[in-house]
Amino acid sequence: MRHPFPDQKPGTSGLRKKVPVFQEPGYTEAFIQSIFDSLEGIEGKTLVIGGDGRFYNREVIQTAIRMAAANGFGRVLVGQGGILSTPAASHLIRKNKAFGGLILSASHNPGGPTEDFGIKYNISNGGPAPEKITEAMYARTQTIDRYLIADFDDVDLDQTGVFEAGGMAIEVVDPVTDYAELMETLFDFDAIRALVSGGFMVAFDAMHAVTGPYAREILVRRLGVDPALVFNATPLEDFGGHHPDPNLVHARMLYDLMMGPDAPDFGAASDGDGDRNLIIGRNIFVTPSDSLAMLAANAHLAPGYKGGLKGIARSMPTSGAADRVAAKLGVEMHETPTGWKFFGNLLDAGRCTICGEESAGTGSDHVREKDGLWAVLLWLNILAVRRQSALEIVRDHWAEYGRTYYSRHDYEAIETENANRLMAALEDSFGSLAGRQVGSLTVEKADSFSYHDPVDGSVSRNQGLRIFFEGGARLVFRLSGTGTSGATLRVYMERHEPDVSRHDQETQTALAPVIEAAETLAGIRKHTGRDAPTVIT
Ligand code: VG1
Ligand code: CO
Repeated sequence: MRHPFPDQKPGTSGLRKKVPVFQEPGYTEAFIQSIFDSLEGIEGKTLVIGGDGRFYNREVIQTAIRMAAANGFGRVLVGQGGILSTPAASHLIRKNKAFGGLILSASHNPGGPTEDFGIKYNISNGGPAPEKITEAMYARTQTIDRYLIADFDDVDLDQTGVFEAGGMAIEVVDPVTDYAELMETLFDFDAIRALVSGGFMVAFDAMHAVTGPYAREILVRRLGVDPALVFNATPLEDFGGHHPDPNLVHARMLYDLMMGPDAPDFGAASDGDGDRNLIIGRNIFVTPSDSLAMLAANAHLAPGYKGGLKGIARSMPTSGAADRVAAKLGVEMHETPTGWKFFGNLLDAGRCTICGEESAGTGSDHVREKDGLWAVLLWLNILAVRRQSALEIVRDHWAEYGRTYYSRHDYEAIETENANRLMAALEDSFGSLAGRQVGSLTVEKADSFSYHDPVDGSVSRNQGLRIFFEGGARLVFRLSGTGTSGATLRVYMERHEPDVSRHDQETQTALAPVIEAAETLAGIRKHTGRDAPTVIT
């Protein structure tokens, strides 16, 4: 390696680049070495390695194993076939008291020779490295001039067992078993099995990504779900050419099925690395922000949470629906920046039990990542206990707490300069915004979100621009930290509606004044040249 690579700055969730970038000689090695160089005391310790099975996964796993040996790790645990869902990797780290783990994934981004790849480091609590550590890694990438790698043959990743190479133990483990056992401790599998055998039909779309084997073992084999309703369950290196992103655009097939005349009772999907979830009941799409609130309100119905919740946490752009549940339960509510790494401290300190993000991520203190199948199983457990349809549960929730209309508009692959200009101009306007009338709305206040971590006192600034309107509507603007080409502008809109007689509006219609205010205040068309968002969720 002759020189450092200037662009190895981890984003919202690790380093994500196009595959050809990771294939540049020394690129992958430089980043992995920078991770190892930023850690202290790895000698003889255990490292977990696994990925979502996308193109280039196997090659990087072999490299990571050889580098772990040369850097002095005593043992690596690798998922069979190189596969570990992100939540399963988190669990393996915790269960084996590993020093940490390397998770190879670009999550919901497409895979293939010219598509995306990613590397993320998780610490010993099983969660993504906090900012202090990712900043140290990035600093190291700027000066690094060598990497350490042992010289031995490729490990047979398809065979479980214990091997030895380069003075290090290499354990290839079944990626599903430990995770499935953890799920059995949290949920009433008997009750879910009884629900399913009573004719309750469950559909699951694994999107040709990592959750296929998990769904087959847990949903089909252990819970009796009809295998014909588990779609795309074989992980493919290119996810069948699709985006493994469980939203209304990329999981359209599931959505159409759930809205159609022969809809199963309950439908769900997960993303590339298995940490996201999409929940759709028969004839009812549950927004992720609502799902978080509903899971929190009903979690006590599952054995793992029968003692109640210590608190709830949500990322800032996630709707306030969960806040209303926390208030009712009388537990702490936390608002963090986007990205799961900010939940780790709160979970470790026992300040919250359930966390979630508007981007289809929900999870709890059972691991330190969001967990797609966990959310599906908690929903099923709740449905099995309440013996109501998903639609009835949603309607009851809205009747009790009011409905929070919520939507996110993404403008993908816009010019980075234009995106930065839009954000800067918007923030500049904040000084004179309070009191301004925008259509039927009046601005109450506007700010740039900063997070003060109540556990370690660290401060994270510039985490998104927020505009609050009188009456409670809210607009949030931020730029994505997971993309690999240009910039993605995310605009988040919400409005709370307490009146039950107004709970039947179409979301975009219900949010029309807020959507219009976004254009008026930020000049999205002018800055991006786009007439419409690329993706609406
Ligand atoms: C997006 C989501 C964020 C999520 C992150 C990683 O980040 O908005 O909520 O934590 O992806 O999810 P951004 O910076 O692009 O908005 V995953 O499932 O891609 O690991
Ligand atoms: Co993901």
